Amino acid sequence: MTTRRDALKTLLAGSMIVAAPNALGALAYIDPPLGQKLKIPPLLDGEVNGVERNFSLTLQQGLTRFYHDVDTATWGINGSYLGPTLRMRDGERVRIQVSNNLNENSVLHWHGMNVPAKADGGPHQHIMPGGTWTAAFQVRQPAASCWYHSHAMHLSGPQVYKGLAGMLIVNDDTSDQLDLPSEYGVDDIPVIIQDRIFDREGNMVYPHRMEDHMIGVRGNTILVNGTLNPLFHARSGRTRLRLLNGANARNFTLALSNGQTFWQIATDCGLMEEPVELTQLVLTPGERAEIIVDTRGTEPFKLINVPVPASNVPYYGLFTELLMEMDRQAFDILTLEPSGLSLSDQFSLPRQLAHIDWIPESAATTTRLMLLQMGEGQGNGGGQGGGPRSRREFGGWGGGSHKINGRKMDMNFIEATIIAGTTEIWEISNETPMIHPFHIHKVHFQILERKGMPPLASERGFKDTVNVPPHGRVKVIAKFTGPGDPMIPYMFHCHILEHEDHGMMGQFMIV
Ligand SMILES: [Cu+2]
Repeated sequence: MTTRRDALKTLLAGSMIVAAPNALGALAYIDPPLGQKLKIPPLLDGEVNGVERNFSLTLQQGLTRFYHDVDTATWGINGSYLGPTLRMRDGERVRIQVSNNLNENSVLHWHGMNVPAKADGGPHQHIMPGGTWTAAFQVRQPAASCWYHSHAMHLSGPQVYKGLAGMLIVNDDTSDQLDLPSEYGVDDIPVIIQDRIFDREGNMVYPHRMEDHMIGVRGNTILVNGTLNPLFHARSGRTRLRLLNGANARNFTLALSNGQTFWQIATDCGLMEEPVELTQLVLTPGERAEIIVDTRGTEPFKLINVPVPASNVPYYGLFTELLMEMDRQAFDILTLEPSGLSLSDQFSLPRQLAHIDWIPESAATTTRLMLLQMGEGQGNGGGQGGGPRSRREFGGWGGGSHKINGRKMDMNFIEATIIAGTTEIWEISNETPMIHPFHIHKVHFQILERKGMPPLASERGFKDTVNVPPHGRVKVIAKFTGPGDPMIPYMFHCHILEHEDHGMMGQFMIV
């Protein structure tokens, strides 16, 4: 007998992944080409003139070759898909000029960067088609793997999906002095993990159905740095992977196919106190982690996604079954060909990494509650624009009603006005049956509690995005430093981009 559950399993290709390794089993329409060399985004150090480091970025349309003999229409930054890796140092003055050569409004947000509100690149800094915007700031933060991506109002989902994202590396004296792999593209590798839908002709398709927007857009094919079925040949015995979950909505539970352990050395916003040995690491959209992988030996292995058992969600019916199947797909992400160095060669890591100033709970003068809320697909397209009309006109994108504290994102409403220098605790409470990655702009927070327990070993450091589990509560603490700006707010939001686009976003001001 075929039950509804079996039908769903078939639909989602739950555990049947055998044939096309980097595609999500039966969901992919065409088999990806065999192992392709991992693309490494070009490194951009900018040009230093006088006291500033200058970067020039252009948002543009292009054609990208994911499949042999097929040119896929994409968007990119200084290229056809994704953007260059920007590199800068703590203490430097930086100026980034962004030109919009696209046919719609856009903007770039520097995710993880502690920058003034007017340089943050949120919906208040839209760049019109043909226009230019300049973000100027002083880098004031420790070494980290940050990133940048479109943050256009109602359009972050489709714009990031088409390719508007890139990595941003901050270095400092501590990272310079540590004995860590740091040769970009050789033993220090950006790993931007994304999932996309390709149709039978190899076009990248952004779905507009209600279900995709209620849950968030998930693809049938994995890309790393825009490479389908990627393969990286290590040249050193130690390889540093700067992992970024750059997906619109998919969570990844990462592991190595040979069961080997790896060492996490950094969270979202910087180095940890000491390397943390792990066999699995969960990254929700927007989160980053730097890991060191042992690439001695000769036997190829893979960075894989491990299926996660369904969690209990206290609802009934088809929607619950859909949610329960959501993270249950196994697939490959990146094949690693080791360096061939002998296993008897030395493999060492620094025992101490960075010093972290832990913020005591007593430093907080205010505690705020942030309730993450979601309706169940009853909304129509009236409130939000952007997509081709598909559900009851006006912009399309019906499905779900995504809110924080009972309110959809409103450019004219400020949830919190915070005096510069104040330390606050935010309790983020997920009132829905699915994970939401919660991101706060500008500040670097520490996790005090996850469902009443201490944070996971992998999140003991500064973060800007946190996995808030279904019907769970996470408590974070942060110092909201200046400079204040009484005119321009910062955003906080769910980093499932469709949820953000649909209203699960709010604003705070530092004054
Ligand atoms: Cu969400």
